[in-house]
Amino acid sequence: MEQETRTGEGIVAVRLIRKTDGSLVPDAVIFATRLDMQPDGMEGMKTSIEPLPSTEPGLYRFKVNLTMEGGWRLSLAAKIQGETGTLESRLTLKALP
Ligand SMILES: [Cu+2]
Repeated sequence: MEQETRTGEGIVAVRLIRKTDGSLVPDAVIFATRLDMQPDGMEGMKTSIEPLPSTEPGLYRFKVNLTMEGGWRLSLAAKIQGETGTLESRLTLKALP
């Protein structure tokens, strides 16, 4: 899935949904994040990503600064209450001018 956004500073919001019943997952701990331009062949080009307080249960927000137009990959890892192991997910953002 690719999400279009604007180049520059902004907020990315990710909804965490349980596949089995479609419910939102609150109280996950997101502990590893990386935002880089791997989709455009620039895996070494990273930018800042900073967690923000959640405004609604199951919605995780991050302050980002997309410093270049093009494709960005957001890598997330999360621990979910009551489940063993780590959830890993990758999303693609397309920064428009
Ligand atoms: Cu780049």
